Amino acid sequence: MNPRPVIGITTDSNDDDTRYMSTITYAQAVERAGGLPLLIPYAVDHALIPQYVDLLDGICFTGGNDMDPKKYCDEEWHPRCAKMDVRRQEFEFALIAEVEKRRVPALGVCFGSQLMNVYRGGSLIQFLPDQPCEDEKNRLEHRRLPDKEPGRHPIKLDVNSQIGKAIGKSDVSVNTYHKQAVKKIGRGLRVIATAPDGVIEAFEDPTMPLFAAVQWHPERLADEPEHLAPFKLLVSKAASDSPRKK
Ligand SMILES: [Mn+2]
Repeated sequence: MNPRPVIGITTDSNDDDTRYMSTITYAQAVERAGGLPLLIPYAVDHALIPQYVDLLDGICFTGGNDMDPKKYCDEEWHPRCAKMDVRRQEFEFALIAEVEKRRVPALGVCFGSQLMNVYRGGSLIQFLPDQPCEDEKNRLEHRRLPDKEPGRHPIKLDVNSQIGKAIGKSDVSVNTYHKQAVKKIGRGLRVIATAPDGVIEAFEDPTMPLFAAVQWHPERLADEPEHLAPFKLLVSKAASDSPRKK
């Protein structure tokens, strides 16, 4: 049996930033897609990042709390934001620089998509409910509210994008757990999916082996083939385009 492609998974922390945390579904989705999941700790010296990236054939930048808005605009923190551990924030910006330099296939999920966009000079909407909506009656709730079941909404996906080809259709029902989203799209990135209210739900850099990201959480829906598909895409690109094999 060929060894599986190694897929790095970025980690989060508990509420007081004393323990690493990783929602089990990321590693499960990677394993089901044929990869070998490997969690990456973030409270380490950034000088170690190249050696971590040496281990990887692909990477998933995972979900998390909110990054400091100073990373992408002059606004103060929105009062409804949840601040990310600054050690994770700074580690991930350093990690993505190394990942991009080596063209390691990368999939971003939720916060991971926001990281990829801001790393490329894009910006974020800090709190979607405050954002004016062109068509108020079509405004969607993108957050998971405490008194509600996890919500889903439709998206329109470009079937000519890498994720679109992997999923194989343009109308997809996604889950939604975010209060932030892409405002300005970053350099070299192309929007590939939007919600009916215009919120950007996915993008890619078509010039990279894989540099694509989704605002939803496909790993939590991995029983549905269309949501396992982005992870299968990541594992397949990690197998064919790993910088470790070049
Ligand atoms: Mn959404």
